[in-house]
Amino acid sequence: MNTSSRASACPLKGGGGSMKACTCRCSAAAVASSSVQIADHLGGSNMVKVTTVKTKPYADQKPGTSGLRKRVTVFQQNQHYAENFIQSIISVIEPAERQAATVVVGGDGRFFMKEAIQLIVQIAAANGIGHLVIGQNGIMSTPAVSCVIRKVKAVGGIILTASHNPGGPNGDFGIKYNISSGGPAPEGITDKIFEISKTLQEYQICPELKADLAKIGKQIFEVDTFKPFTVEIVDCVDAYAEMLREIFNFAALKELLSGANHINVRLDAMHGVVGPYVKKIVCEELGSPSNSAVNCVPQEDFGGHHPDPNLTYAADLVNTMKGGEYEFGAAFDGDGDRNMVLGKNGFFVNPSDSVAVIAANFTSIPYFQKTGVKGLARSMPTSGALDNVAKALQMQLYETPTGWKFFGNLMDAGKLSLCGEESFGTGSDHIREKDGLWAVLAWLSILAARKQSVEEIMKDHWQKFGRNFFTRYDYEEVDSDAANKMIKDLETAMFDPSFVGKKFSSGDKTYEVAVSDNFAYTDPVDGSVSKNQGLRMIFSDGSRIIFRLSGTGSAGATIRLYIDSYEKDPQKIYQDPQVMLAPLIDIALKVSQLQEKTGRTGPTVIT
Ligand code: VG1
Ligand code: CO
Repeated sequence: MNTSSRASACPLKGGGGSMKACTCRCSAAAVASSSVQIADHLGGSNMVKVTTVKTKPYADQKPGTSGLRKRVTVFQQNQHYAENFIQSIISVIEPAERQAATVVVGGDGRFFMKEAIQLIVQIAAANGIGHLVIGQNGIMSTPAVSCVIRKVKAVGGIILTASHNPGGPNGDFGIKYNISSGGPAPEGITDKIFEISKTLQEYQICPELKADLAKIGKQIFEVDTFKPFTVEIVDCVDAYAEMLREIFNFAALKELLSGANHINVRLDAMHGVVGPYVKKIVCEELGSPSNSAVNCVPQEDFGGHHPDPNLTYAADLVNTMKGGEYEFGAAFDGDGDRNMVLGKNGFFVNPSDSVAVIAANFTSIPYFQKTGVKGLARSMPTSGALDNVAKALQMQLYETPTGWKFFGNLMDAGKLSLCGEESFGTGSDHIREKDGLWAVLAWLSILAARKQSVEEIMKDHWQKFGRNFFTRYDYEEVDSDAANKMIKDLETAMFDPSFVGKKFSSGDKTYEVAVSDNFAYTDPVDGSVSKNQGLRMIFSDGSRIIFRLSGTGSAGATIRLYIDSYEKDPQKIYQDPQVMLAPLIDIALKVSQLQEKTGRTGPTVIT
């Protein structure tokens, strides 16, 4: 071994005993293959100590629909709160696999993210994990983490995000674990994490270990006697952009966005993580003018706003679009997995329709031309618009509970290519998360192929398939006891044998209950059963009223009411959904007594 030539290439050689890491770009793969090389390379004095810290377990670290979400203050003020949860996650990785394992780490840039990443680095090292891949400055969108997990064949990933929930010192923080497929951990694993967290007595940590999150390249540490531990900082966009180039026709998109007859687009990153992706891919590579993308610098508090792409919280974009200057508009959530699509003059594309349109136009996307569409899926509360396309194209349609984790098994089994949720989530089996920018490029591909406006494409779709009118009412931060009681009472009423067959009227409409249940799902791949996924009243004409409690809130309870009703009369399909659905909304509120039982006279957000 030639230690002297290494010495001249390595800035740390002779750098003093306090240095903990080599930050040169030496190849970790080469280094890791020989134990002696590392010790020499680092001067033999870079041992970081593992400390065992006594802790007390918390009873409330149950991951919800998408990870553990709590107020920042809960993570900050409760002793070892974050450490306990991180240790519980790492404990589900088999000890024998850890040294060879890579774990991907990234977050949406929110307040407390950097502290949490340093804790992950210290706890991962102390638990014998071999390799972390982290986005530069900790930044990496949720879809990009999924992409990188798959690309580097990691055992999993830890995502620091509370998605669309507000950030900042008084906002929310979240920690989420994804598995080797790149998808959110299924319930079997989140249950295990929760079980561990409830009895945790101690955790392992290397308190002196600090990674430089800003510097691209590998940092190699030696943990205790000898365990090479590599922290690799990567550009957060590169791998993800490379993947998108394979999925879409970038030449056609470039022509659409910057050719002679280009359209004008307006993309709002809402100060979330997707900013750097939009800048690099849509502006720099596809040639859209730099001022077509706004709020592209991730901020710890998302500029004081909710990074939630809906008509309420993305009102700035909606108003700008109403001006008529732009043909296409889109907004993204904090961690970049959700999207809202708007057409000229603010024409709103409901997310349940969005996935249906992409399905009906799948041939506009080269990826689907290559792979074909193996099947379609939607979450239970999502409207039946996708079902109509599945039927027409003779494709299999799956109905899953709320949350992206339920799509993963179907994708891994080759049964599912394209899916969506009513909550502004759209995606495909290119990764195992919903993907905001992917959805936008999918829509732009359709615009490029059809040479029509968003509104024309949507109206044409309704003409052909009929329209599922859909709305969601959210009642946020309702008193938990009141919300639970309302749901319990409603379930009792709905489970009464006389409920099926009951008729409810409002205005000139009457609906007869055909099915009344609490949605349960049996995974067609592994047979696992998920119960209590939402109360459903399905009427004889197929219209649906659904109630469920959110699993992503951080304070109180959020009640979600979903209404879906199909209309095929071409005279009626352009009506306002709120007008069309008024009788069903009225019935839902009467049957549930939501207002009386929660004291809420109106929803916080209407979609
Ligand atoms: C919500 C949405 C659900 C989505 C989940 C995570 O869950 O309804 O469709 O998958 O958020 O999305 P809930 O339990 O609050 O209804 V994200 O972008 O917040 O990770
Ligand atoms: Co999100």
